[in-house]
Amino acid sequence: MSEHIDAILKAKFTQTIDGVAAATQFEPVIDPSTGKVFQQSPAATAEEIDLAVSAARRAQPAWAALSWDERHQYLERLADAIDENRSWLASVQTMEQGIALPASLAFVAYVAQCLRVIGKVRAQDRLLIDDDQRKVTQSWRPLGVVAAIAPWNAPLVLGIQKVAAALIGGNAIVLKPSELTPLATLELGRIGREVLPPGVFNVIGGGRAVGQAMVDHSGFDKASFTGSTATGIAIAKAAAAYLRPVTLELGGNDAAILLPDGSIDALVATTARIGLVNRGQFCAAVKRIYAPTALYDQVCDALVAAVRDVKIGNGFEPDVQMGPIQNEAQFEKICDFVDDARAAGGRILTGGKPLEREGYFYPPTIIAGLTDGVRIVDEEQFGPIIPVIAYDDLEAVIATINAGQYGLTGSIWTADVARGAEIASRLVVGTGWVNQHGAFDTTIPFPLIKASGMGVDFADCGVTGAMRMQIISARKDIA
Ligand code: TXE
Repeated sequence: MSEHIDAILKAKFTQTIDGVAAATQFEPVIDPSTGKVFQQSPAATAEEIDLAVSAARRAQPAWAALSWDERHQYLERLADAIDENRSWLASVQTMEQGIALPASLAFVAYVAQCLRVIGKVRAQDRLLIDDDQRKVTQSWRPLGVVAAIAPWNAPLVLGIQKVAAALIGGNAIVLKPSELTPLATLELGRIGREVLPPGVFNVIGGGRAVGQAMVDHSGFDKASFTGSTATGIAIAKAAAAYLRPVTLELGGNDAAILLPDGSIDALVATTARIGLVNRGQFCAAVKRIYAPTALYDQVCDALVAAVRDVKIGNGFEPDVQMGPIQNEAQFEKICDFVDDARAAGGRILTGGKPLEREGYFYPPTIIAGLTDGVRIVDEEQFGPIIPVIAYDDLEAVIATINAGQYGLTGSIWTADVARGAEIASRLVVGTGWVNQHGAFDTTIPFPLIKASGMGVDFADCGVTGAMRMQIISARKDIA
């Protein structure tokens, strides 16, 4: 149990606008382990959205005028403050998101680390030509003010990636977490007030209407979004009205393909780990497994053994490995997917129905006997359910995956790493993994393609995604 629970229940959460607290209207926040309201979150009024945008616009030029190293020092100080508040932030996140506390603590550690690592990235200027006639340089300038909208599956992690890339590149930002998980991010904003110049980092609350008002607002220079494909398309349409750049990190239907010589143990351990920590609510979790027919039963048995005895419960309870599904709509979606799979002839090897208790608890579920053409195989389940599909023809599997709408990531499991990399290169995905999956690294670019998004997150590409390229081309031979 966390020592912070009483304090979380009594706290007054506020937005951060121009470096000060703001809260005028409120919306309820639900604890997914009970399905009941436990707190209130401020939701931005139209006036507060305007205030946040104008504060960011006022603050941005002075922030951009700082050197990269000076901005990096600010990000380091924010990271230090996050580390000091780690236990509190993790507890707030567990209560609103449902994630087990140890995993929540690890996520907060990652948030601080992300600021430190991305803070070291520099957009590289280049001298393109320097001869007797011309000097031509390519430089990067900040875009200005970024509108950032985050989802509920990993609120702090997905929020900070946008904040770190925007801020180190000299932009100011207005961040809106999901209305389903606003509180930890509001606290991140409060912590930022103590560290960053006013107006540089604003955090506002609210749901779909506030998000839409942000992307329709004329005062932003870029929108950065993580969430569903449908909402990503709405945001791209709004951005088109201003020809404003967007980075969209949307859903995925990541396949893991086991080759006959691949490690079943490694595949199963990775699938279970990244599927359980956030209950499959992870864009780059393994969403379906293709196993050779000869190994099919062995793979299914190993998966069942890995997840059958997982301890499920309130994320604050000791030893709990897996909390509830984050929200009711997602919980219903998972129930529907499993019912649909069962009706299509899927064999439920473990799990397959919600726990009989309050809250949105759904156990890890392994489904055998399905082929492509069933929702759980073709669409994103975003939950702790894995279909295992038997195959004999690898080329047909690759063709099926490439014909799907998503293209986030995919993995190949094989003892022959070079062959694995060659097969991965034929998947139409942003990231092809060999003998790993969901292995995010903020120093490695993360490209977003097809219905999985647009743009590139992380590393130098993530930072230049919040900047504009400028060419200065000077004639030297005309005085
Ligand atoms: O997300 P939404 P939802 C997938 C996953 C999940 C499905 C639905 O499959 O089941 O999406 O999730 C804000 N303009 N992923 O519907 O609606 C909203 O307030 C501007 C994958 O809950 O995309 C919230 O802050 N903003 C994904 C954020 O968008 C709008 C993570 C996300 O909400 C808006 C989450 C609008 N018109 C879901 N409408 C991943 N890539 O990891 C909503 N919002």
